[in-house]
Order: sequence, then structure tokens, then C-alpha cells
Amino acid sequence: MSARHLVVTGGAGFIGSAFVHHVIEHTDDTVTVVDSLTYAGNLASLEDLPSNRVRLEVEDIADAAAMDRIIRGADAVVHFAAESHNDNSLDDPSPFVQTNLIGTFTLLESVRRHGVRLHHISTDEVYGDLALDDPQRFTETTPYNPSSPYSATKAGSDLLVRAWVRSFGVQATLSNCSNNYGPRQHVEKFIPRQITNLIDGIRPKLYGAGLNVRDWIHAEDHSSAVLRILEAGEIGQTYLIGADGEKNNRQVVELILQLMGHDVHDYEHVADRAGHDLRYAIDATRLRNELGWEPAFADFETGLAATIDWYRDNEQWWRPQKAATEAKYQKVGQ
Ligand code: NAD
Ligand code: TDX
Repeated sequence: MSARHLVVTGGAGFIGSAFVHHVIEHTDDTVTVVDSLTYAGNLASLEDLPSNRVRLEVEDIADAAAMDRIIRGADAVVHFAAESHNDNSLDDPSPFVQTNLIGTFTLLESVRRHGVRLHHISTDEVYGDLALDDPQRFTETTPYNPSSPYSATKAGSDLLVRAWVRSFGVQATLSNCSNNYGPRQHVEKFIPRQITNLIDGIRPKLYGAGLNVRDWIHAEDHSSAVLRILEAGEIGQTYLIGADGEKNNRQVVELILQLMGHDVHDYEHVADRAGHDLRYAIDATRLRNELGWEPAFADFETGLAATIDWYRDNEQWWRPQKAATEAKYQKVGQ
């Protein structure tokens, strides 16, 4: 395939930056990262990328004129930018409505004006949650039933994309992925929070009983799936991305403690999250069968050990955010 020019929104965030690294390594494409560098954007995540293939535009996706200037002439837009943390959406939903809904609407209007292909990144949380003992997993036809302000705004953004495909012929695909882990994830999120807590001598903190289940996938596997959909996905279709990684939070914390050389019971229970979704689980059969995608990080323990090593080796990356993040959690008893 000949080299394309991709616009990657949210490319200074966790998964967006993983995707940019993946594209540079596996294709000849060039990339313009569009990122407004909120608290979650980190310029250090884009270090070491070749300047002749990656450039950064510090812009808000809700700025229509800036999006028109950047998107005109691109081959595709891959849309990761979002407010992404459930706990923050319980504290103040307003930036979630602004970026996830108005921002996505603004991008849709821009790709529509310029006839540019879009891939929209979303989450399994749009489907709500499953009972712990439910044999079912989410599929592309599971009804939407979001629980939190975060997942409601992501669900709304997905519906906007689907409507722009049907009503205006916008060339878009969508994907809904499960929980990601790997390097360069903000320390507010579950896995990096516990790893960096242990580095700082703080006990890991489990919300409630810790029995909630998440379906973990490495950000590198999410990236390879998105690239595959961009290359071979059918316009208008949704693809679920997951790697059969269901684990409850207690199991994850115990594994982190074990891998970091601590007593596996040395964690504490803190206040539960309001409306805490019980379980997410993805059936990625369509992606595997129709597009021939397979995850590379089949073994969670190996991927987690490498992630722990990354946080140990890259303290300068996460240290500036750690104290403020923990202070915010402390205020709400978490
Ligand atoms: P993140 O919070 O680490 O990064 C988000 C990035 O978007 C940041 O760099 C931020 O500066 C940027 N951004 C925010 N608002 C912006 C705006 N208005 N204009 C321009 N840039 C803006 O998030 P993440 O975990 O990397 O998630 C990326 C995407 O993947 C999101 O759409 C999220 O819903 C989705 N997703 C995440 C997960 C997960 O486990 N983290 C799982 C499935 C789907
Ligand atoms: O300290 C903690 N203790 C704890 O028990 C934190 C921060 C979280 N948790 C629990 C809550 C969840 O059950 O761990 C689980 C994972 O929490 P998060 O990392 O906040 O992720 P989650 O709410 O599941 O959402 C993530 O996956 C889906 C991403 O943040 C979303 O952007 C994505 O859409």
C-alpha cells in the first residue's frame, strides 16, 4: 500500500501515541498529530519519532477552522481524542460533553466537507455492563446502554458517526475496544496507578470489593487492530476489539504485587466508584474472521511485567502528574 497522510487526533495521549509509534514502525505513512495537550496529553510520548514523518498541531478538535486547515488533503483521520477517565466524568462531566460530543461533531463536519475517510475510536463501555456470571460477551449488535457520563458521551459520539455515514455518506468505520494497558498510560488509570503507588511505597487501592471484571488488551494490539480496520474495514461497519483478557481487579492487583516482589495481600479497599460497571467482555470474532487480525500480546502476565519495567525505567515521564493525581483521589476517599 502506498504511503498515506494520516491525521491522528489525541496522538499525545496513551493509545493515540501508541498508534503513532505503531504506524511509524509498520508503514511508510506520515502523521499529523492533533492534540490540545490537556492534562492527559504528554509531549514526552512523542519523543523519538522522526520529525520528517510526524508533526504536531496543538489544536482543539472542536475548533472547526483549525480542523478544516489540518484535515483538508489528508487521506484519513483516526480519531482518538477524548476525555477518557470515568472518575473525572463523575466529578465534572462538562469537558466530556464538549470534547467527546461537540469535538466529534466538529470533526465529522470537517471530514464531510473535505471528503476525508474517518476511523472513530470508541470503547466497550457504550454497551453498559454484564453480570459476573453471564456467559454472554459484547458483540457488534449488543444494544447501547452506557452508565457513566464518560460512556454516555462516547455512545453519543458513536451514534453521531453512524448518522453521518448514513445521512451524508461520510466514509467512516468505528471500533469499540476493551481496557488497554501498556507504556505511557496516565497514572490516574488503574494499572499505572498501582504500579507507581508501589514504587512510591503506597499500598494499591481497590475500589469496593475489587470483583469488577475488565477485559485487558495491550495498547500495541489495539493499534494493530485499528491499522487493519483502516486498511481493510468496510465503511459504515463497527468492529469490536478485544484479546480475551478478562480478569477481576483483585487478580490484577495481586499479580502486580507479585511481579513487583510484594506480599500479594498487601493492598487496601477504598470507596467504590459511583455506578461502577461490573463486567466488560468483548467477542472480537468479526475482527478476527473478516479482517484476519490476531493480538500479539497473548499473555497478560508478560505484557504486565514489561509495563512495570517501563514505569520503573521512565519515572521522568510520570512523576510530574503523580502527586496531583493522588491528591485528587484522596479528596474523594479513593
Ligand atoms: P488519554 O486521556 O490518555 O488521551 C486523550 C488525548 O486526547 C490527550 O492527549 C488529550 O490531550 C487529547 N485531547 C483531549 N481533549 C482534546 C480536544 N478537545 N482536542 C484535542 N485533543 C484533545 O486517552 P486514551 O486512554 O489514550 O484513550 C484514547 C481513545 O481511546 C479515547 O477515545 C477513549 O475513549 C478510547 N478508548 C480508551 C480505552 C482505554 O482503556 N484507555 C479503551 C477503549 C477505548
Ligand atoms: O485506583 C483504582 N482502583 C480501582 O479498583 C482505579 C483508578 C480503578 N479501579 C478500578 C475501576 C475499574 O473497575 O479498576 C478498573 C479499571 O479502572 P480505570 O483504569 O479507571 O478504567 P475503566 O473505568 O474500566 O475505563 C477504561 O477502559 C475503557 C478507560 O479509562 C476508558 O477510557 C475506556 O473506555
